[in-house]
Amino acid sequence: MANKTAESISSEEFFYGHKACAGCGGSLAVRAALKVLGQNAVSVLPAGCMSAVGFNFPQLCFSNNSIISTFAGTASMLTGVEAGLRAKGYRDFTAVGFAGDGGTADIGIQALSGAIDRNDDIIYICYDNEAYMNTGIQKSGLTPYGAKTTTTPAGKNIHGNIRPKKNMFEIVAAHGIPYAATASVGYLPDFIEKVRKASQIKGTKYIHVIAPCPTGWGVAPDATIDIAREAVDCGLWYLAEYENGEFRLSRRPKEFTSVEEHLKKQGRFRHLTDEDIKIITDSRDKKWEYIDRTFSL
Ligand SMILES: Cc1ncc(C[n+]2csc(CCOP(=O)(O)OP(=O)(O)O)c2C)c(N)n1
Ligand code: SF4
Ligand SMILES: [Mg+2]
Repeated sequence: MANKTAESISSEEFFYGHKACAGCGGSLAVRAALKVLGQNAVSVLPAGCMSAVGFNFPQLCFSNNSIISTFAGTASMLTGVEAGLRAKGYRDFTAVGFAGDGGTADIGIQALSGAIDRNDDIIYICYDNEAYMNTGIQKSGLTPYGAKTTTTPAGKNIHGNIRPKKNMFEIVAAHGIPYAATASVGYLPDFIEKVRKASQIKGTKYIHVIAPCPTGWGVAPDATIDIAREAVDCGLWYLAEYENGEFRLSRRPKEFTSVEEHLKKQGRFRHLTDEDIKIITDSRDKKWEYIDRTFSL
């Protein structure tokens, strides 16, 4: 399979007619990934926006086989689907999960860790919109520092979320997984290529894709791609792979674009002071010192 770009992947649609908000980054990630994996993908989706917008009885918005799992159980259900189909003699299929940041980094982390430990032959894709969006924008373990959510409001004394974002990519890599990658819907060909690569590797694969949510981030629906791209260009998110025990950067911006401009475009960060932005920029610089030392290009 040599699907490399948005132009050369299938014109067939596997996720359509759903009820996602205009400009939803998560739905774009699911749509693109299924175009790469095709009709024989069996999707597992836990509670979260993508299952809420994709399964509207009697209208199923997936044309491939798909099922909703418990909130905590994406990886466990993937394990069962893969083992069950294999036991029944099927060989040509891909068990793929699409879970949100809350479903992955918080309640689902134990099931995911167990699946990686067993090296089950599954692809787990976390679409990261940086909060529990489906239930009204609550903070998750992947909400970034300073972001305003309904459970981390911005007031006079506390300016949004006071905790840093967990690094799921590196947590997963620390398991010694066969393949892990980060991606952004702002760099769709890179995401598509990583899904293609994952589909050809045996064992557990994990892809973490930044997928803006216009509703929760406070941006216009047509800003999704630009904001997702900017997150990479300003260095707050990085595109990388982990394979054979090594980290490799997929992209190294020569000079970072402005963190302040990127944050101030989003309603969830509009309250940040110059001091808050300096904390975020300094932490970006520190992270990149580590990345430049540790990752190859
Ligand atoms: C055990 C359990 N706890 C809580 C919920 C309620 N719930 C449904 S969706 C959701 C938010 C999911 O957030 P995330 O995983 O980030 O996906 P998103 O909605 O952002 O796409 C929550 C808390 C649930 N369905 N099951
Ligand atoms: S709330 Fe956000 S993540 Fe959920 S469907 Fe709307 S845009 Fe997508
Ligand atoms: Mg979320």
